[in-house]
Amino acid sequence: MALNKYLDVSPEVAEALAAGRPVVALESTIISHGMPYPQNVETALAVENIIRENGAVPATIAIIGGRLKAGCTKEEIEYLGRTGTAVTKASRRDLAMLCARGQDGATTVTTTMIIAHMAGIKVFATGGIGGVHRGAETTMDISADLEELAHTPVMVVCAGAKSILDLGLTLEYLETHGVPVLGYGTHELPAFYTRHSGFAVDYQVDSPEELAAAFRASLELGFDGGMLVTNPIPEEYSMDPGVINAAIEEALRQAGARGIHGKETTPFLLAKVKELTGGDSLDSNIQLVFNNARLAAKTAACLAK
Ligand code: PSU
Ligand code: MN
Repeated sequence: MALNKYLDVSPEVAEALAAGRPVVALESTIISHGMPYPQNVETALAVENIIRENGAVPATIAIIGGRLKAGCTKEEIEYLGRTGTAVTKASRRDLAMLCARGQDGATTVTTTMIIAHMAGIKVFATGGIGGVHRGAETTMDISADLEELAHTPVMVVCAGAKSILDLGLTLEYLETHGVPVLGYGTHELPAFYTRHSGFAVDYQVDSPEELAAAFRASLELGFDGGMLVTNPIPEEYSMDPGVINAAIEEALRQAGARGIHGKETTPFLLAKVKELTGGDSLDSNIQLVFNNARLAAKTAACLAK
């Protein structure tokens, strides 16, 4: 298969894909923008190990020197983590410019899906996705992640979405665009740091085999959209809803007061919530990503059978 001229698939990932072995994509915005150095690099490398331990090959995705990387080296992950927010947060609209200029980009859920699909990777593990922001009825701030889920056939395993977003409107948007939202072992949409949101998902699914069967059917139907798997944070790492919601309300207030908008909104809110909740939210964040990596690897393994 002729691959895109801007795409570099790492030798390990290329070999696995050619042999039909399971591969799991990972995003890099979580590394450069989502966590502080050096925990970001430690976490990214630990996630890769978890994926290997669960029978799949990890493919950390990023844009380096204008090349779309499906599979980063340890050195590239270290570079993305150390450079941090100086790496452009790259959404769909940024890809062509970064390729044309030979620049770096940290991939969001959107661009990780795009590059994973170009490489032939079907399963992607992350922490949280973007969605419809609170107040979107006036700001029109809706993450490009939702649009990508509607159009790109990759299964995204996440821990739901943070309630910095309007979770109800996020589900409405996904419904309109035909994106199935599956709850892993739950009928309720998890809210990232907590297991409960009060909103129902479309289907409860209880095993990696069942997840793989669902995505296989979507592909065999010829659907070009993705599927969203929402995997609740393990109970022992979940946060007190009162604490987390107070931090979210305060972060939203500060974003409003400072007139934060556009692509800065999500990183600003995430950083504020983190600052207001101290190290606790970082620990929870790391653990839920590990949990998603395990499920994604097992699902990719079933899908490869
Ligand atoms: N939400 C989180 N953690 C994250 C992100 C969102 O809880 O790390 C990141 C992801 O990379 C996601 C992106 O794809 O932010 C969405 O940004 P925006 O809302 O600007 O589309
Ligand atoms: Mn936005």
